[in-house]
Amino acid sequence: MSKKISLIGAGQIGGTLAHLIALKGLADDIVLFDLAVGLAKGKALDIAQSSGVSGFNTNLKGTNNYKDIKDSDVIIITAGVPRKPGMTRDDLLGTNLKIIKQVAEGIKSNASEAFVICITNPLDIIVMALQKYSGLPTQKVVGMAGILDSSRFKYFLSQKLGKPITEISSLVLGGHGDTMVPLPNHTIIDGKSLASILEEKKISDNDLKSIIQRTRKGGAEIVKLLEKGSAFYAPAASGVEMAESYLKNQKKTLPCAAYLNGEYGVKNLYAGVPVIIGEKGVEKVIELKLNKIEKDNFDVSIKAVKELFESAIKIDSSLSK
Ligand code: A3D
Repeated sequence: MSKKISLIGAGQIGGTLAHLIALKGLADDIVLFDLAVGLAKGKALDIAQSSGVSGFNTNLKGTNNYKDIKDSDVIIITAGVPRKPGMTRDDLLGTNLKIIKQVAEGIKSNASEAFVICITNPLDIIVMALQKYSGLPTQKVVGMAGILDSSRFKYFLSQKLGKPITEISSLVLGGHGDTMVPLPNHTIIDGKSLASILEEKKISDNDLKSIIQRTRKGGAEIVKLLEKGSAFYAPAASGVEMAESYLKNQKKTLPCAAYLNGEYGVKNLYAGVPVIIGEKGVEKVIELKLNKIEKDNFDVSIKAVKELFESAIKIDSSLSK
């Protein structure tokens, strides 16, 4: 059966998503939606013109009309403003909340059956607002952050240890902000636990601490280097992994911002946890055993997400319902 993916926001991440999805042959139809319609149409045409070289048969369309997202299987949202150097993700809240309300209405009226992946920051709050504004089921609305944060953590470890990143598995949980929680105790490198690698002194405690800090500040490091805009290649690749697991019913366990209904002791909040993504959307939240330090750090992160959601309610009281 033919598959359709719509991308709301055709900026840096939106364009990269479209290109990756076409190269991977994940969809028959890709719609790029943006208020800046020339940008959406231009990128759609540019990517379509690469199909003769890359050899894909995907229909690409740029639009600013929500009717064009009808019957989408997957929608990935990047509409919003990114950070400028010196800004935190939280500074984007007011502007991106207004944008996400419009996007939610467009999806509710035209593609309410879709699996919706949100990337717009501040991630945990925007995905929660998106679910509330759209009224879509919680298992069909999910945020991308943990895959990216985990990939950054794995990359820094691979560089330090001189091991291929493909031999490293790890997880980063919690909110997508400076309080995110990389999990050294759930990290396996070349079949060995990170704890045993620490014992063998192949990496020092201080090295690990600075890798954790660099992971937490991974987005800001790129914002500073680029001077304009924020990371887009790795965020797009991460969003595609989620879409693929849903469309192909791969049932991969992936760290994502998912709705928690008592799991990890958290109720009625979106935050980063491992989830199984399959044809029903978020099919299960996996509850990992966290040690005391991990649990304490996770709780600090949840507190930060809750506080920011309180700020969102001050901006729009309808979010308290
Ligand atoms: P950018 O290149 O500016 O693209 C955003 C696009 O959204 C622009 O083309 C805008 O025209 C468009 N837009 C604005 N308002 C609307 C609207 N109402 N309807 C439709 N389109 C609209 O940004 P980007 O692609 O670099 O980043 C997009 C978002 O992702 C930002 O909020 C970033 O902070 C966020 N981001 C999140 C992560 C995570 O890991 C969660 C990583 C990197 C970036």
